[in-house]
This record gives sequence, structure tokens and C-alpha cells, in this order.
Amino acid sequence: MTAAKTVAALHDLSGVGRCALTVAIPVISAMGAQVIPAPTAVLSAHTAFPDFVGLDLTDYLEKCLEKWCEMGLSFDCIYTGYMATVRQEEIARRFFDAQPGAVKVVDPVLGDDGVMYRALPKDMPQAMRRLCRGADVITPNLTEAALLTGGICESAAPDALPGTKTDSRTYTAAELENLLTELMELGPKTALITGVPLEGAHVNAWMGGDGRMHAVDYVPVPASFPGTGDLFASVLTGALMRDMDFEAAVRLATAYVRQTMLHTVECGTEPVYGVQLEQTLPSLLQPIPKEALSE
Ligand code: PXL
Repeated sequence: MTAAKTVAALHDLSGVGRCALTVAIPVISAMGAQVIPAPTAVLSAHTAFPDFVGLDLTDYLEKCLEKWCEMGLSFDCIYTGYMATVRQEEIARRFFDAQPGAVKVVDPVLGDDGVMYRALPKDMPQAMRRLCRGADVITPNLTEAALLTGGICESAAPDALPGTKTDSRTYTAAELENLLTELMELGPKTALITGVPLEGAHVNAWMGGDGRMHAVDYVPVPASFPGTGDLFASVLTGALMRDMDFEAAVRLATAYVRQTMLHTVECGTEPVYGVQLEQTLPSLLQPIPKEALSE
């Protein structure tokens, strides 16, 4: 047997509302890798709740990552998500440089439904752009892709809250390919956009070194929950740590997010609390058989 791979996870720890570390830790652990968390902030509840208290951990993050390097640790993966300050991005970038052997997965958490998360500093998109340069994989949604490329995001109402998602417009394959090309110009090895309504299909689409667009399509679940982007990126990270090829990893993440959203709809819980992943985690313990991924 070989030892578990190690994933340094730079995300917030939100108490109420599953997202960030409360998603990454169970998912990646279930998939067989060890999560070593470096919280970027602690929050009583994620920022889609109308009221929450939070503690910015920028100084702690810097000291923590420096300490890990002093300890001589080398990680198999660095997985970043929600960052509370621009300085956290600089700290993460230094950590990337100090860990050349790690696979870098950057989930550029900036917004959803056409709006930037209100707790973020206004210059966060520029900072995330810089972090993307050092990434092996970036996983923005359409709103984040627009914020990263300076494009206009045509989506939900400006005050949209989770659970009130309005349909965003349909993209043509050429438009999506252009957006992926723009993201690749930021410098990642692979850019993946989640949740794209494409003509006649919904897809998670990506572009890698071959400069071509690839996509996995899925039947959308008519519901919206905060944290599903974190869920997707966490399954993708766990799958890459299992040495799955990229397309198989995307298929697994797509299938698991869909299964968990369907289950949550059946439970009828308030969307803001996130998806009921605790009850679907068992399906990540073993790779989903090929036949189950064909839908
Ligand atoms: O799911 C992304 C996310 C992560 N972290 C915090 C958030 C959100 C989305 O609202 O508020 C703190």
C-alpha cells in the first residue's frame, strides 16, 4: 500500500452552509487523500447568509505556510479557494513557488449568478488572475470567468441570492471556446468552466495544452445551492490525486455533483444550507463504475 497523498487546502472555514473546507475535507478524504487545511478566514456562516461574523486569517495563513515549508514538507497538491484579502493571493503565490512538485488547483472563488460575493475586496479579480498564472487547473463558473477576463456577465438580477438563480443566456460553442482561450491566456495549464448552458446542452468545458475545447454534458438539476462549485472542484482534486485522467475526473465530478443536488432537492432543505453531501459521500469511496458515468 502507498501512503495517502497530501493536499494543502487554502479555503475558508464557514460554520453554517456547506462550502469551502467543510466540503473539501470530507470529499477529498473520502477519495483517499489527506487534506491539510490552512484556513483563509473563519466565518459563522458563509457570505450568502444575510448576517454573519468572520475573522480574517491573513497573518496566520502567512505564518502557517512558512512553517510548513520550514518543516520541509512537500505536498502532492495545493488546492486554493475563497481568499479574504488580496495579500492572501500573494502569500499563496509564494507557496506555489516554494512547492514546485505540487499540482496546483485554483478555484477562483469570486461570485455566482452574475454577481461578485459582497464580502470580497473589489480588486480580488485582478489578484485571482495573477494566481491563475501558476495553476495547473482553474475551475471558474461563468461569473468568475467573466470577472477574470474582464468580460461582462449577463446573468441573474444584481441582488440575486442562492436559490433565486435565473437562467443565464445560452452560449454558442464558438463563444465558449473563445472564453476558454481567454482564460488560457492568463497562464494556467488547463482552464475549466463549470455549469455552461450551451446550445442544446449543459456542459462543464475545458481547454488544455492542445488548445481545443473539450466538454462533458449533463442533464441540469433545476435548483441552485451555494457550495456546488466547491463540491465540483473538490471531487476533481480528489480524482486527480487518484491519478485519473482529466476527462474521467471531470465525468466523476459532474456525476457526483448532480447526484448530490438531486438528493438535496428530494430532502427539501433550504438551499442556503448547501447540499446534503454527507449522505452521498459513500459513492466517492470507490470509483463510480464506468457504466454509471455514461449518462
Ligand atoms: O462556495 C463559495 C464560497 C466559499 N466561501 C465563502 C462563501 C462562498 C459563497 O458564498 O461565502 C465564505
